Amino acid sequence: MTDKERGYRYQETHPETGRPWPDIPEAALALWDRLTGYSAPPEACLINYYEGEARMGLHVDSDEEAWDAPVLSISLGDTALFRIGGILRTDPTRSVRLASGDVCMLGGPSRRAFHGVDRIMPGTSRLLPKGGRINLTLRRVTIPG
Ligand SMILES: O=C(O)CCC(=O)C(=O)O
Repeated sequence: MTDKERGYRYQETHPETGRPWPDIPEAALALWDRLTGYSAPPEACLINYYEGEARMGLHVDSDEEAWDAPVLSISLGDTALFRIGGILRTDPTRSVRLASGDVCMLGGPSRRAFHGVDRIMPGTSRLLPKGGRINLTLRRVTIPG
């Protein structure tokens, strides 16, 4: 979760209800197993919803201890213009369209690559009744013991 006071962090429970987060859906866990080949399951499934002009600036996912684990994301709904560069913010970037059902894995050297979402392309999917895009991002946070 993230907030103004303490920034981005992983926590076991919902900050408002105090309840544990729901289980990660089986289908997402199965994809993780099949595609990452990582020795342990993901511990977080972040859900981002993009509507209208929503975007995500270039960043590196760096709040996890398990740097060797890939980050796997699943795109649902409208197509995103996804941008990926190198390990320096100033490295050249290129953009890739992520359509509904596409899965994007940042593993190996790309695990430390700057990436972000430039924009969503409205009307490119009928999956979500009100349009927009949902991205599920699976991450291993702790080093498997
Ligand atoms: O929405 C996406 O495809 C990217 C999400 C992302 O970069 C993140 O959650 O850190």
